[in-house]
Amino acid sequence: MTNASHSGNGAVTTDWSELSGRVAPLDTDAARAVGAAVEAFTAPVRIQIAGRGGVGRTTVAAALRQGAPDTEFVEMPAFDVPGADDPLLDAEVVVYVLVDPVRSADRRALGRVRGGKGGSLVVVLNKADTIGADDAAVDARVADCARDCGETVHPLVATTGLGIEPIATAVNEGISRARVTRGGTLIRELRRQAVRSLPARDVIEQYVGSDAAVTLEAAAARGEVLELLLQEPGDVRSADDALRNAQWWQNQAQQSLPGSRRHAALTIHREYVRQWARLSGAAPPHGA
Ligand SMILES: Nc1nc2c(ncn2[C@@H]2O[C@H](COP(=O)(O)OP(=O)(O)O)[C@@H](O)[C@H]2O)c(=O)[nH]1
Ligand SMILES: [Mg+2]
Repeated sequence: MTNASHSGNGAVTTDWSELSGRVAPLDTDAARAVGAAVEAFTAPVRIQIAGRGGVGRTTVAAALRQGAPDTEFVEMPAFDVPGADDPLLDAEVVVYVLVDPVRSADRRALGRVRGGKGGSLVVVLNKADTIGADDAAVDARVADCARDCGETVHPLVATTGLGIEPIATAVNEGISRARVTRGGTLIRELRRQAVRSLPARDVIEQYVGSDAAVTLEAAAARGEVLELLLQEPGDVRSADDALRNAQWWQNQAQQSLPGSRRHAALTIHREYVRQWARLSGAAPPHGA
């Protein structure tokens, strides 16, 4: 087995960084591909801070940077600069900074992010202190901007930090989503390399079969069956709970037509079988 380790019901980890070193003597091409996949998985999540010039990108980036380790905040060149191309917003998390009123350049930028790779978008209405005398005036402008952009809009005074918490929360949710997506991508790529490389197959499959890999795959699968998550039986505290959830997901898979939804349900089922095995001290059933 690999050095995959587990701690009861909770966190399971694997040292992914050593995998490409183990593959290297077996298949250099596979080692390169595995190394790149692991690097993409472990790299800091990139967050772009974008908007027109002077809206407060630098100030917003400074305010957000404080509470987010393992991330890279990038202030993008200003939108809507005459003679310059608008920057490409392609990060896993995009924070778009507006000031009142919304301009057509802002609408254009937001439309492009929505049509892009499907990362998370957080829209900030900065300089809320310049909007009006009272909270009601700010609330009314926030509602107008939200209608105009078709997005949730978070008011902020970046210079004082007033309003930063919900924005930091939304950014952190985007970071978590990015990590979940990356986990699914990593395991898919490792499976691909295991299929392609006969000499490295056994080593890669040990990792793909580890509890940590099963956990990453299940987390990504959850994003494909969101409506089922609401119906899923409760939290897992005991082996019996894990078994109950495993059976529930197996039923969902049996009731689904073959396809991505059924595959997702089986992937989640598999993770609960592993949890059950850890909690009960049993060896996991072969192939699960
Ligand atoms: N009144 C007010 N001024 C702000 C706020 N945020 C930024 N500023 C000011 O707006 C100006 C431009 O900010 P900056 O962060 O450099 O904008 P950038 O060009 O988008 O990077 C600076 O003078 C900031 O101090 C805010 O929330 N309220
Ligand atoms: Mg700046």
